[in-house]
Amino acid sequence: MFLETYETHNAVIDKKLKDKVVVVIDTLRATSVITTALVNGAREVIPVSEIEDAIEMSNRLEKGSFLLGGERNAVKIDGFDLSNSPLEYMSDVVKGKTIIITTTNGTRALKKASSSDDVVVGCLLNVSAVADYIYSQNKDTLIICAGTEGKFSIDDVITAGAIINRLRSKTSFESDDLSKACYFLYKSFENNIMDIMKYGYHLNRIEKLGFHDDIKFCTTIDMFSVVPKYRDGVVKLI
Ligand code: 3SL
Ligand code: MG
Repeated sequence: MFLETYETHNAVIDKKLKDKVVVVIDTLRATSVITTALVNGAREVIPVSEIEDAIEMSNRLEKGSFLLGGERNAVKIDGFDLSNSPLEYMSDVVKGKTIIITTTNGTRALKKASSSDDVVVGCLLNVSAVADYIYSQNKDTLIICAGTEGKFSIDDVITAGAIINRLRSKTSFESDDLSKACYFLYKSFENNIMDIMKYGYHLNRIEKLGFHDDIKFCTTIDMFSVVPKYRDGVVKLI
């Protein structure tokens, strides 16, 4: 097995995805939101890139069966039901609903991965479950960090390192330099990941916007033991 990590989705090309397990990470906050919504009983999550696509898709669904969620510039989109805070995706709100979600980086990273038929959603909330999944598949694997505005984001890279750390405890494998860098960075801070995450640009940006509780939630390791899978345009729990 060979493991490669991409610091953003921009450098990923379709032919790289063929026959691989692909893990898409946007810890702050899109993949944490998707995972939380599914754990809390959402029927499915449909990631889309553009606001217009989300609205157009919602027009094709039965009224009351869906919720529109996501963000632009980290805040709720006008006319949408939910923002991109995982704390809004509790069971009394999302149970049984289809969630159509569009975010700046995370849903675009997922769309980018969609030519693989084995795409899973990762975040700090489910690192051990994702590592177990990669191990069970025993295939070459690509970790795609969503990144922030086209750049490396510490929160995603620490999450990749946490997954790789757990995978290393199960099996040996070859990997590229960024996978090794993610692993060693995570290892240096595994006793308190906030000691490094607190320097992240995006974390500080959303902290200043008042999303402290979201950060606390999204940086909790292994809150859930689930693997959301993205197939045929829809994310569901395996
Ligand atoms: O970029 C994204 O996809 C979002 O998760 C970013 S934010 O944390 O909601 O601003
Ligand atoms: Mg992010």
